[in-house]
Amino acid sequence: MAPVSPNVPLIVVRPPSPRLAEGELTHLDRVPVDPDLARTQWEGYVAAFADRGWGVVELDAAPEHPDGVFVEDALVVVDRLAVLTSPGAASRRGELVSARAGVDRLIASGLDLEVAAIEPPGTLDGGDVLKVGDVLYVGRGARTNEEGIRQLAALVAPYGHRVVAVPVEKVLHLKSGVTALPDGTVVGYEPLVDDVAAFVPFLPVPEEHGTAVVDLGGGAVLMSADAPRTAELYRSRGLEVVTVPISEFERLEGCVTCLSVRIRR
Ligand code: CIR
Repeated sequence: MAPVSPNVPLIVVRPPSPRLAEGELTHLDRVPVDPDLARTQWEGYVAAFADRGWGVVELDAAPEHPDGVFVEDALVVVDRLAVLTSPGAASRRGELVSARAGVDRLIASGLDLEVAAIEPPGTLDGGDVLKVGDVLYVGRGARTNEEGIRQLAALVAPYGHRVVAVPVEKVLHLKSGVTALPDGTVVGYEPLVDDVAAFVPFLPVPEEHGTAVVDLGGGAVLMSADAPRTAELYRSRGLEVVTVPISEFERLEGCVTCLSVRIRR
């Protein structure tokens, strides 16, 4: 890995496996997935960050892991702490090997990171971790258990972060139902949010695929192209909205957040 440029924000990503269509499904029925289109969409996703000055760090391809492109689930970075997770789906545990190798290479290339891990019987998927200021909302559900949440809370406490556990039953991960705008407003599609009252302030959005946003910096957010009314809602709040088509990943219960780990510096 080339030395990372100082002070630019980074995304850690992994190219999609040709076996993407075999990925785990919990709430959706299996439908055909086009691997070539997935690759094109992934490149567009990465370009949306690169175009705005983000550095791009690619993990080794892992063709044997259909869900490996959803890199956020195996690695959580909070401040200078990199946490290798403990994926709740057995099929995804092997993704940790290359996630760990990626973190080691980041450190070798000059990034100042402390490394920790969630240990079994704790389970935790990064898709269940939503950071809003100093609070980490962590979804307790199919992929993340009480013990995983307890371990994460202990790891982030020295960094000044407080964990708030919230239930997740209606969707795969917490961030399948809610994410946050740059000003800290939590946004979500209410039919998919288990406990709306847990989030203050909360802004309901009109489309399921509008719930996931990534803060690109400079007042811009990245979101799926499949939620035009929600994009308008965000624009009406003064945000610049960048949209990317990610249909092939949405078919596997993925969204814009899970396709990268963001490291802001
Ligand atoms: C899975 O079920 O694990 C994958 N098919 C989708 C993971 C999406 N990740 C995320 O929302 N953080």
